[in-house]
Amino acid sequence: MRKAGLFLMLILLSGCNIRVLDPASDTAEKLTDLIYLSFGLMMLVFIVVIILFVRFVSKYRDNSESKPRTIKDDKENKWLELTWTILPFILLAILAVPTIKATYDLTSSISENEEGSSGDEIIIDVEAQRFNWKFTYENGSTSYDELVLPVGKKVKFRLTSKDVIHSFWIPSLAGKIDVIPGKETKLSFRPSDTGTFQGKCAEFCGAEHALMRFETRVVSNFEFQQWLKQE
Ligand SMILES: [Cu+2]
Repeated sequence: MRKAGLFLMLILLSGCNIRVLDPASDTAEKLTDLIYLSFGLMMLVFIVVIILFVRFVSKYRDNSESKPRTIKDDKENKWLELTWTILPFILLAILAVPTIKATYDLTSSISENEEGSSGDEIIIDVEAQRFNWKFTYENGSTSYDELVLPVGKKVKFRLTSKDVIHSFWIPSLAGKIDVIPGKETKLSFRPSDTGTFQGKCAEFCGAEHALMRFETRVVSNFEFQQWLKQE
């Protein structure tokens, strides 16, 4: 009880404004669908197991008047054994096919036409350093801890770190990606909604790691161009 209270307190104290299941990009949408699918399958298995558990416990309950029962284990039930052998395969296949497909889609959308951006996409260089984020746009303008993106356009990030390993994470827009010194990692997504989304470093990187946050503003293309000029 005490532990549950402590856990609840931690959640409340964390002032959590990170929204994971509130997708605002094509990539986040795919990831959210996967989360719901796996959660749905898990609940299905959980409910079936609980129903069988309650049924067996009540059916084979040892009431004091009856003689002690011994379980005979000499009968085979071929169909039952086949069912519980094949069923996990089916469940795993339902989970695996969309997961592999989504993984493939996301990876190929990052690696396609590497060099130069077309009118439909922009490239942003991200440099992580304890404890801030530097964003460099194609026209050379830079910003710190503030990322501004045009809605509807594909954004490609090239990420690297100046010191230790960080992790770039905007829960509403994409999954986490490691940011590694001396190496470039890539991430891409297409924001579908305007708004302000919290981003943060998701890899413990030092004393002020918790403060290594940034704000992502997804705005109209016009506003984006205006902002670029100002920077
Ligand atoms: Cu960090």
